[in-house]
Amino acid sequence: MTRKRVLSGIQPTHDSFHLGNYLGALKQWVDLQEEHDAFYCVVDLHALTIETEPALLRKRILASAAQLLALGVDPDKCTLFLQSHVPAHNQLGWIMECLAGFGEASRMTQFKDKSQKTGTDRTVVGLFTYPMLQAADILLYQADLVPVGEDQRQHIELTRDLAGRFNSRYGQAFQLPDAYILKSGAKINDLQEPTSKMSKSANSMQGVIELMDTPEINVKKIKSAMTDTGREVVFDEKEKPGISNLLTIHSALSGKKISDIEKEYEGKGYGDFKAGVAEVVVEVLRPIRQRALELLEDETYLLKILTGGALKARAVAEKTMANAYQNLGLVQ
Ligand code: ATP
Ligand code: LTN
Repeated sequence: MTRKRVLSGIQPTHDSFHLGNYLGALKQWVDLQEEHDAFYCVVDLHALTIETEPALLRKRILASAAQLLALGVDPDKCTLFLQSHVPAHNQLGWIMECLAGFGEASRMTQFKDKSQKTGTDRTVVGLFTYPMLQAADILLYQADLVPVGEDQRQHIELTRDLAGRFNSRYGQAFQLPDAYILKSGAKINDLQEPTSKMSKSANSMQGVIELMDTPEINVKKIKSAMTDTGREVVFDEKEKPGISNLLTIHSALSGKKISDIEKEYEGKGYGDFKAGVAEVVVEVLRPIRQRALELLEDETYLLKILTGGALKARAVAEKTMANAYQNLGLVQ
């Protein structure tokens, strides 16, 4: 039986990934590579939608690859590569832009949110066409499953629509992908603002647990997490968003059921509970950070992995691309 194809991507827009990225997506990347044919990509071209000093961008791309390897993405089990190493992403991106409607693209909430924050005059066109490049990332590899957090569901729906439109208009060329979103880590919230998602571009990093932060800093952030009135550790997203978020984090990392964690802290206060959460978080993140720092010392090794990944990715992507061009009527 052939293994199902998986593809996902993450932007190298910051020095460190955060706990939301890890629980919402990256942990699933590691699990899925065991029994699927997985392609994982640092989407460096998407990151160009944010202006970044070149030396810093380079550093962040390598740091992203190092963190992925450190948290368990294994180049012997999957294909890890950089988006810019495979030119077919840009080629198919353009085709997707020619299929997508202007109104359809205007309805993407990630674009609406981000452009609203920046203001129309300072929003680049690449932010608007971002979902069509993302569709190309996915469709080039004929992916069946796309592991992402809840916030990406709309982009995967758009990808399905574009693939279906192409197939019915020009003949079968693309597999229709499904989003792979786990309930448990789908949305991790900011520790200081527990009703909004933990995000790399948050106003303050006080509520964001970063993989590359020291254990001391992360313990401090968890201990000063915003909690709710009352003192019982119970899951209630409406009345107790802070405690519920911490329970979600604990459960996703420790593998314990939320109801069991509630029992464990029955009769104890928020202080004890936060200390417990901090311990679980640090235990998982400490070795990841350590390994990533080691990998960053060896750029030659990182580049070797990425070059090998690009070769494998290119072979698959070019085949899809040639077929799509042919279906469109472009002279081959
Ligand atoms: P930004 O908010 O600045 O756009 P981000 O922190 O959302 O960035 P991305 O690179 O957009 O990071 O996301 C990488 C992956 O992590 C995506 O699959 C996304 O769905 C997931 N993800 C991001 N934040 C969270 C979160 N708070 N909870 C669960 N999953 C998340
Ligand atoms: N848009 C995604 C990152 C991303 C992606 C992809 C995810 C780019 N290309 C392909 C899955 C598959 C984000 O903002 N998290």
